[in-house]
Amino acid sequence: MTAATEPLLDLALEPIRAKVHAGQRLDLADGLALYRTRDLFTLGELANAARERRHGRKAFYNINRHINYTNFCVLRCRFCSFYRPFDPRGPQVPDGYARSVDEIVALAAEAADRGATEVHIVGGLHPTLPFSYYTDLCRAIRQRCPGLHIKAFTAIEIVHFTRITRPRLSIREVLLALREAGLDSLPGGGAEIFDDRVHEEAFRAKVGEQHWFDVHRTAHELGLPSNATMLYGHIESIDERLQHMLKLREHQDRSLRECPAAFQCFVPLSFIPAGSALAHLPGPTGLDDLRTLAVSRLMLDNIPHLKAFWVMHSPKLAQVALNWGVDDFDGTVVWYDITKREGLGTNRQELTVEQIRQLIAEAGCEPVERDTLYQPVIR
Ligand code: V47
Repeated sequence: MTAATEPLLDLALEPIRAKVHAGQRLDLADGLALYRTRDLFTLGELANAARERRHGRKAFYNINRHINYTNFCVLRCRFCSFYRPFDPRGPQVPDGYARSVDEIVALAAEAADRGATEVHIVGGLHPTLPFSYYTDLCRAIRQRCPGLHIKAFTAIEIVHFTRITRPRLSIREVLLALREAGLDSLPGGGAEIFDDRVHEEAFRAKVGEQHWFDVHRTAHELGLPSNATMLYGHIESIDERLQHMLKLREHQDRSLRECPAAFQCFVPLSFIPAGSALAHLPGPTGLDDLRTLAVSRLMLDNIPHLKAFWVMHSPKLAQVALNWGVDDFDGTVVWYDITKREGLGTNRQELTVEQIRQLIAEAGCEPVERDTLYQPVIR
């Protein structure tokens, strides 16, 4: 660690270093300087200092299983390679699917038998599945696997549920019904980039940031914890990424002040162009990934955990990032349909616990198995 008074390669980082060491909040101009700097090592040191202040050398992972219930979706987001169009007259495209409740319960039970503490369940906006499908799903998993934490449905799906109920339920009523059925927390997906220009160009039909924040605000008011994401490396600017982070920071200030729950974790998602309508774009480089993770740690001083989701970052980059501000490696995952690793391979995407622990230990960190609420799991 460079001494707090030692001259830096990039003079623009000196006042930022002073702020970080004093525990002071960074602003937009600081974020821009961190994104522009060529002194990546000082950026890493500062992000690591902020990470160690909260978590020491601990690095968290969990035993989980991601389950996608359907890839049919009424939306056509340009960054997405996951969705399949649904034809109400049928037949459907051969690789379109919608799993039955029984199929999903079987997957969840298999995961629980293998030691999973969490299922992460999300899907496309299916045009015909009724709201009872989603409550039945939570209830059936809760009954079959009482100890399994159900982290499910992005804010976009929650808004979709308000639209398919008759009479229409509010966001609050949908969340209450799902919680009563067994839902424990919300994942962070669907945030993309909170900006009107990017929204218009890349995911026009999707509900906007107002709705995303309404869902997470309501969840926090009801005591349901949640995560937040940012999909970066497509058509957005650095300024737009930083504005996205600042909006989340502001929301979190309010949740911490006024609500029984808040964001637990920020998950920057590295855009994978293959198979999407933006396949001509190069996607983020390794250095952009590392820089974005480090800047996220420094800007989001009020969200305790920062996750490098290894499916999108690759296990190698996620490992390096453990010294650039990241404290959470996500989990064993097993199967992931939304993106294939680095745009290649199959959807079976699994790391064993031994592999994860080894990657973490080699980075000089202490591997800690956590549950979804970041409590250590003692086996
Ligand atoms: O909302 C879609 C993103 C998200 C692509 O909360 C893509 O712990 C990259 O939110 N390239 C879903 N990303 C995944 C997600 C998530 C993942 C892991 C952990 C957590 C958590 C949340 O995936 C979508 C969208 O933003 N996405 N297409 C793509 N081509």
